[in-house]
Amino acid sequence: MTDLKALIEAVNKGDITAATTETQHAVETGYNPQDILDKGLITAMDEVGENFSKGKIFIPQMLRSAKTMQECMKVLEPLFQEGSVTSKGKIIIGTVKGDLHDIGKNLVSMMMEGAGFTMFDLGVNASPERFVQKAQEIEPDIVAMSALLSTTMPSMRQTVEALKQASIRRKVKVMIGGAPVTEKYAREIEADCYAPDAGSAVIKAKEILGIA
Ligand code: B12
Repeated sequence: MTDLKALIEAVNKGDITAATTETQHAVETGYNPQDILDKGLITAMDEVGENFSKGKIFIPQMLRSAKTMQECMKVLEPLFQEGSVTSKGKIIIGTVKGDLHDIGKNLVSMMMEGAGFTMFDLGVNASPERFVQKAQEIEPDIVAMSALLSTTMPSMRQTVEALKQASIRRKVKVMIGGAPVTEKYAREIEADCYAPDAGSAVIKAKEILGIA
């Protein structure tokens, strides 16, 4: 089995062809898809973030790496979904207003779907009104929000408030996540739970719905 160095390097460079080939290669040589994701793709994106913070790369390069990661995820997606059967519940997920980061949100959505939940994805820049409107329409079990910017986290609180105003809050569980989000913040805004990554998001979702 080769290591994931070449994959990490390809994502860092934003080389889609090399990265998707390396992802496929890793699958074929017996890597667990979760390891390819955690030790390959996410490790690479952490390096990209660090390089961005240090001013070593700029937004176009960061975007290219993000796109590369998304293409690699397409290779992994069917492998995560192999176990899915009947629906465990309905989940609305979206990246909150003002925030355009969707890689982590998509990953959570993909893992939830793989675990048997039916997902309704609002995409990015989803306003509190949009969450409320969709919740009224489909009556979900969980409303899940993602934020990657500290400046957009307040929109999570506003969405919880909007759900209260619309008398929906008591009928749904609220789950939040994203790099700057914490357990403490979840308590502060009266969300039902926080999860630090896509894997634990699935575990927490089952827990709060009592189907663990
Ligand atoms: C890729 C990226 C971008 C891309 C986004 C492309 C896309 N389609 O998503 C682009 C180039 C567009 C971008 C733009 C910007 N970005 Co940016 N970006 C990143 C970067 C490098 C990676 C994010 C990522 O995808 N990580 C990989 C995924 C898998 O991880 P994740 O998102 O954290 O998700 C995991 C968990 O958090 C959790 N999770 C996520 N969502 C949810 C939801 C729920 C319900 C649950 C339970 C769990 C959960 O599970 C996920 C999977 O395990 C980060 C740095 C970093 N390392 O985080 C900066 C970063 C997030 N960006 C940052 C900034 C500042 C910006 C800009 C403001 C830059 C600018 N000056 O214009 C803009 C803002 C645009 C906007 N309005 O949103 C800062 C944020 C600082 C802060 N705390 O506020 C970071 C941290 C970079 C840095 N070090 O400065 N960015």
